[in-house]
Amino acid sequence: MLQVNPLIRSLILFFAAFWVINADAQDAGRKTISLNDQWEFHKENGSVEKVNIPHTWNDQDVLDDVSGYYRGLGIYKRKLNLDESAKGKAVFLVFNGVAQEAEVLVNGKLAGKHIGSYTRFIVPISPYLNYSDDVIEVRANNRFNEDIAPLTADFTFFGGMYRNVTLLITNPVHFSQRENGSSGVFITTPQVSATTASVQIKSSIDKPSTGVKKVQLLTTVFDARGRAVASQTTALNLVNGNAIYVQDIKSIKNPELWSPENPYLYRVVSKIIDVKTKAIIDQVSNPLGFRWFKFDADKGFFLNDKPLKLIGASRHQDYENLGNATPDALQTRDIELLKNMGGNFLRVAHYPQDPLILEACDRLGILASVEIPVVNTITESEAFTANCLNMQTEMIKQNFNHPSIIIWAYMNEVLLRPKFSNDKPRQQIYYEHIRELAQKLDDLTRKEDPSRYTLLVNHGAFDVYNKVGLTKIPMIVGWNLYSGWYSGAPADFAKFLDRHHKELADKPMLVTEYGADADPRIRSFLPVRFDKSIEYAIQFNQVYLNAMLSRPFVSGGMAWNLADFNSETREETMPHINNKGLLTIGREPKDTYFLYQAYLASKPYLKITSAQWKERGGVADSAYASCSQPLQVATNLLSVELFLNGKSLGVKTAIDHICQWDVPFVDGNNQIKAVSGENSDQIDVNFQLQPYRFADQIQFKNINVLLGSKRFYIDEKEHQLWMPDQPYRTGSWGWIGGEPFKGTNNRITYGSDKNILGTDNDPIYQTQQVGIKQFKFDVPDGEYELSLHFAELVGGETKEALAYNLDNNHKKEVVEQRIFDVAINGVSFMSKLNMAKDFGYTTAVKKKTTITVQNGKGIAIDFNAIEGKPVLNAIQLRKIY
Ligand code: GCB
Repeated sequence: MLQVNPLIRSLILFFAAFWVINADAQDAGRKTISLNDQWEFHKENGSVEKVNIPHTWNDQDVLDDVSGYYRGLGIYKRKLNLDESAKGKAVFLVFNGVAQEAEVLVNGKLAGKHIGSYTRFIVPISPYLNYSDDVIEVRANNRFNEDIAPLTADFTFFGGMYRNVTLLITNPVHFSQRENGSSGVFITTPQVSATTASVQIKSSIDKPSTGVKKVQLLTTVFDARGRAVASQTTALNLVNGNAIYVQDIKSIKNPELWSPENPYLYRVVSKIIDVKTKAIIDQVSNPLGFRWFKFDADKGFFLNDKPLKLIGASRHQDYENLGNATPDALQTRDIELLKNMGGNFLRVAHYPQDPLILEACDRLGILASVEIPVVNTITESEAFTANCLNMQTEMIKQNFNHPSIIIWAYMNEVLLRPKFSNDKPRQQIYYEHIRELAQKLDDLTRKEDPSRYTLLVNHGAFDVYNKVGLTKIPMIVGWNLYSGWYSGAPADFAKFLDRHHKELADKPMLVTEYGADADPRIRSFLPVRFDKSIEYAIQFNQVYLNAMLSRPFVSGGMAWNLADFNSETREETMPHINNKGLLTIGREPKDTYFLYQAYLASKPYLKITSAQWKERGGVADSAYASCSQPLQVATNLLSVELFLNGKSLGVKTAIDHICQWDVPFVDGNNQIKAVSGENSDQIDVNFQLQPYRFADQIQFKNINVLLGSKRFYIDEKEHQLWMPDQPYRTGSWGWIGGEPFKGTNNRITYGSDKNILGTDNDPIYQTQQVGIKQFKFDVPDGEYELSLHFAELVGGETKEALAYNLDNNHKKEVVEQRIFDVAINGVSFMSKLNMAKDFGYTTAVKKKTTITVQNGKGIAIDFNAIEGKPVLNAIQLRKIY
């Protein structure tokens, strides 16, 4: 039998299924149709699969425990069946985003190339078409390329054709497709007030053939109800090539202004009309909003002459389990979530995002800044500079008409880890190159769009950015400030703001980032920096919001980040994820999101902030049958009354939008109700009460304890609650001897911040009691299941600490051998345990056994050192019967 290569066979089968695209215009001279389906994909040397767009080849390989992901070539192929009607038309492929280098081949011939993951490009393909069985091939590559930004950053550089792909068919005369991926129409409002506005429209038109063509350019402004409020017709004699035509629509009376409360959108419809036949040759639409704005170094931001504090968040474009191949509806939903939070600003960081994002901002009344991905470092090459300038041009032209945009930005923390730190003279040259690049980008931006502001974003090294000159170049200085997280205390934040106001008195400022990691699975009643608890993040955000809201000169602040996002180089409690989101990576609100609602809502707002923490547990306060734990309510009301199972726990006054009670939880269900006037919120908490002494009335079922830890950990998959430890108390349980693991070599962490291999429950293993002698449970006689959890936290692969982690030094860890015996009730359980040798460093080890407890002896686990100090990371005990 004839052997057909499986790749070829699948291609034959797949190509056979295609239908023919007719080029007749839908209505207005042009036709667009999505080409998101029916692609064949394979990695270089990989097997072929069918995929739909959006697609990334990294969605799965970032889910594993190991660091790194495929960065290389991926090849997409698809058939295109255009019929005869497409002949004589102009045919284009529109790519909204391919990461990060792309080559587009049509029938094996190179039709176009593009550099950069985050901007649209349009490839004219008519010259390469056969008009039957045409084959499109897109060769995408996300390899490291030192000439393309970003070079390094705290996010994952997913590869692939991850945004919509469209086929565009126009007449030979059309609004230009050569204007850097834009619509070819550029709208400004040179004059706008509440009583009158003018609109200027620049239309770029392509005409490929020779000879003169007489057309009319008809531009109409429609209001939101579809009524034409102004129009202008210009007679044009088009000659061969491209030209730009300017139309001025003067005095639109009493324009309805665009603002966050009333995001009123007009629409500008541009038509090229054939003078002879009256046929519409081409047509495009663009949004239009009437608004004016100003940043003032002393008084902050003004929209339509009214002061407006810009509060919002930054956003990354990836999503849980999908990488950057996020479907349209989920992209738009992010902006709805920002709006519902009470935000009025989006920092589109660190790169331009899907066109849907700014469309949603226009519609919902969210102001925005957009930036190109020059993050952390630059390459001092002409190619790098040229690519940056090109990205900036594409970004500006593609997004020019969005009323939501008020700022173009171009650099983020470029002095964070400067190159050449061992060669100061060379470093000065590097700084000079950064300054030059910033100046070029700023000049280009002001030239391309004098109607908006420019922004350069720095980390908190005030003096360094000043010295290099980066605070002088942009119109607004952005600061990413993490006092109380990576360094210092939260209170230092306000000092920094005041310093800017004093020393850069003429420069408007934005707090472009601030945030603390909050793992939604971690809670603490003794929150501290780096513990990743929701509670620490709440305190942190209160301090920051108070400082910004009380200082008029601070134009605004953007929380980092709207949602958790993929960052492959990160380890910590949720490896490969940055947990600073107000939403989880699957867009579940964290309690910090509710805090923002409380600060920003205009209507009465009341929310029990531990709404997601419905499975709680704790040790009874004494022999009593309850355990007191704090519970918080976020509100914008003055005071709130709390009820537990119908009984009032009193009225509390809100401090910084939070009321807190000590709630005496009982075993089982606890109905909690918060009430203020007409407003209320209610949750049911299922509480597992642990006996104060095992001999008490409360029946012991099971307990999960984290050693060396003050945090609670909610294992969402197995529905287990892990509790902080306690020192041993007679009649109860706890550790004897040792102290909590404190990190190594002055690295300021909570427990260890290393990725623990072999588990998704990293927090169970990241803390431990070092030098432990014994752990005891004074349980009554019976059958029990005991599990001991270990991980060697010292040693293993020493990775460079995160660039953002300013407090971390990079000294190598001192690794000592650790060997110990474990015995249970005097009987050897594990002898000569050497975790590093037997299991590997930072690897989860769980050892389970059953025990018969008799003669009232309870359970005593002994740890005997042979070399180094014994450790225990976590322990579980379950009563079988
Ligand atoms: C920053 C960076 C951002 C990081 C963030 C963090 O300053 O601009 O890309 O993700 O800090 O979480 O460390």
